[in-house]
Amino acid sequence: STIESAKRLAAYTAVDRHVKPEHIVIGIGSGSTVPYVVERIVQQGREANKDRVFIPTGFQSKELIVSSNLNLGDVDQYPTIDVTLDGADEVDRDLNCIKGGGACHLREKVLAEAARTFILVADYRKNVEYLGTNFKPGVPIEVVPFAYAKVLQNLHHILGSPKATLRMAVAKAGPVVSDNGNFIIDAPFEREHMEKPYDIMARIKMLTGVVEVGLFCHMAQAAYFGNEDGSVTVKY
Ligand code: DER
Repeated sequence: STIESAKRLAAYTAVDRHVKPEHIVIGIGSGSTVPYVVERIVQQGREANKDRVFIPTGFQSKELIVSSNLNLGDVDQYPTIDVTLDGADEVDRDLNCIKGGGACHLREKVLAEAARTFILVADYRKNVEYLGTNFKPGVPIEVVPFAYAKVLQNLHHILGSPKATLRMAVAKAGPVVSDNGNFIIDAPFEREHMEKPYDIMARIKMLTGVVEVGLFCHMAQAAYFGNEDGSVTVKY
């Protein structure tokens, strides 16, 4: 499909530019675009990959590394990462992004912060002027189960997200449970809030019980978007 080829185009371009022979420790994100990142890295060949270690951002990411026969590393052993490549739900003009559509944003943010270079790859739907343009579920927030109801109250009545909801599972009764054993709240905000993502991220993060917020502000060095016409847009 056009969207799949756009994802592949973004991923291939990013890998060709940012995964160099001297890069040994590589962070692998989560979602449906990152498999194309791994596909392109595998194409660099066994020789290029034999001394590399690949750090996952969750169960799906780990399975992708293992099934691609790449060396699996642990962030405990490699707390500094050469380059992390990851997808995003949306990326605004200042490279701030919404992440967490796949409920993986806690480990993703750890590996983004641990990386010397953090690169985003996405299809054209994610390339927006301000956050919330296309991605409507809102800001993903990982919370400890003990605190979810209290955090929902805070979002509804204090932080200006009256429509915030606990993310319910589809193929399981009850809420989605993250790789860390926590719940996810999706909190939509008005444009005025989403145009200052750092401010709203900081306010959400201060709520007791919040583990991590799916707003990555001033973290990425570049974002690659595959377009419908087969071109690539790069934001720096
Ligand atoms: O959950 C995440 O942050 C993932 O990176 C996800 O948002 C990326 O989505 P994708 O399937 O469109 O690549």
